[in-house]
Amino acid sequence: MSDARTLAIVKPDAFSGGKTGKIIAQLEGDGFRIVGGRVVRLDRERAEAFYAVHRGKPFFTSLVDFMTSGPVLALALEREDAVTRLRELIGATDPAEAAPGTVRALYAESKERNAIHASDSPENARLEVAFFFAEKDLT
Ligand code: 3AN
Repeated sequence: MSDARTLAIVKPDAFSGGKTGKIIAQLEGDGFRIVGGRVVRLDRERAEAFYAVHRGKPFFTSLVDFMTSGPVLALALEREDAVTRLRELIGATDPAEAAPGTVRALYAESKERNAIHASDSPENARLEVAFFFAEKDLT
């Protein structure tokens, strides 16, 4: 069950662009259950903490600018093989390389404005779910 739960974030481009409903429908259609959901506006400190692994990379400041530019929807999601399956469903970081039908192929504008985040390992999923949700608030 270690790979049963993961975190997705509908990013500011997709949230403000009115794509949230379609993205949720796609996730639910693939068998994901929403066990937590919060609309939040990240401040710089929170965004920098969330993306701390990318600190120092050339795109870090721009990424933080983007992620703080508007509200996002954080989703705690469950299904079998959640981490692996959600990564497959969202597609490659660069929408030009994302497989047809994936969330990023459908909705992302660029490598940075790429519609959705998904945890990349079970360990990060645990940390990232805890970043947004208290365990008692998950159904
Ligand atoms: P993913 O979100 O596919 O796991 P990561 O973890 O490599 O990709 O990157 C985290 C976020 O940083 C991406 N979702 C994207 O918004 C941004 N990013 C990654 N690489 C670039 C890049 N070369 N140029 C601009 N933004 C990038």
